Amino acid sequence: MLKKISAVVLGGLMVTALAACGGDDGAGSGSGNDDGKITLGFAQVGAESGWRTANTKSVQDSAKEAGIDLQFSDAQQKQENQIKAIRSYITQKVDVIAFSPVVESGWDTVLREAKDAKIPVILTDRAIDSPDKTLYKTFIGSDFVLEGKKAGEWLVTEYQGKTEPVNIVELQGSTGSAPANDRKAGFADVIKADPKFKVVASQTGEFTRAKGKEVMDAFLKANKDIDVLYAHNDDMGLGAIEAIEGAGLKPGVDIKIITVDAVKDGMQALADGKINFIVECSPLLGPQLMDLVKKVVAGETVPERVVTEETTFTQEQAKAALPNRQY
Ligand code: GZL
Repeated sequence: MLKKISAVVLGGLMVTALAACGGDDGAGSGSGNDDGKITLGFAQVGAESGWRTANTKSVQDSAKEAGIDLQFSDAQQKQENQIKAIRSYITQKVDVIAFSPVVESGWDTVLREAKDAKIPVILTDRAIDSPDKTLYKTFIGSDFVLEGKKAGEWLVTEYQGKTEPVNIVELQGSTGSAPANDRKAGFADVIKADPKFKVVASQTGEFTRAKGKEVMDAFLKANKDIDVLYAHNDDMGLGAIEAIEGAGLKPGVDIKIITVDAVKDGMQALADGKINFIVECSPLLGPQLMDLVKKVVAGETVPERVVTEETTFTQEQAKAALPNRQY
């Protein structure tokens, strides 16, 4: 919906007609399309993983399905690019802004600019650490602490009754991101109950396969007896599998592997026995996001937090689920 300013000059007389059809509090002054469609500005993190690719597809397909005009940007995992994109959406006077914050901090200034411009903001996928809840309408995404706990609980069960030390290496997600911070915290919170579990190395693999392989190579050189790898996403786990095989070891057997996401490539490695357990993190946020966009533009109240439903997979469950995986 657009607020359209048109200047009409009649015989030297200049009349400015202002036709406004904005949201509830004038939210969203629109971005110039006259067909009354909602314009959504979406600032995506990047294209770092299979999960992100699936998430982008879900947002783009759902916007088309919902008849929402999508302005989309890819920040290549850089916060300054996301901030630039959000500022450009403010200038364009879109109706709503949605984004997945690449890191938790540093958003208050630009979100205050959006608020001053009366453009509502929706957080998707990742949260921010600002105490000012008025800077965004809602946050739709997974509970990453719970995902870390699920990973830890599988490990506790797997090593039930054993007493010898269990040496764990951890490939963290992007430094400062909510999934990296929370998946690390949830996992640590569960394994701290049993002193046999020891995280002997923990470093970011930036959520990518290449970096996951590189860091796992270094872990293998520095630590002789690694029992378990906990990777914050499938892509880093898949990169680590290359490093483990390159070191002449059997992934899933010599080194047990737990990952998060459950994208198709990860599920295939799980079914093949190279990964032992995957905690699902659904990227298919598009349909719910578009529903929230429409509600926000219509001035309806929306819940402060929308948690996405997800499960976990063992090797057997992966074999059964693979044929129907959407991503
Ligand atoms: C989680 C998402 C993470 C995925 C990674 O919701 O932010 O970012 O787990 C992706 O695969 O790169």
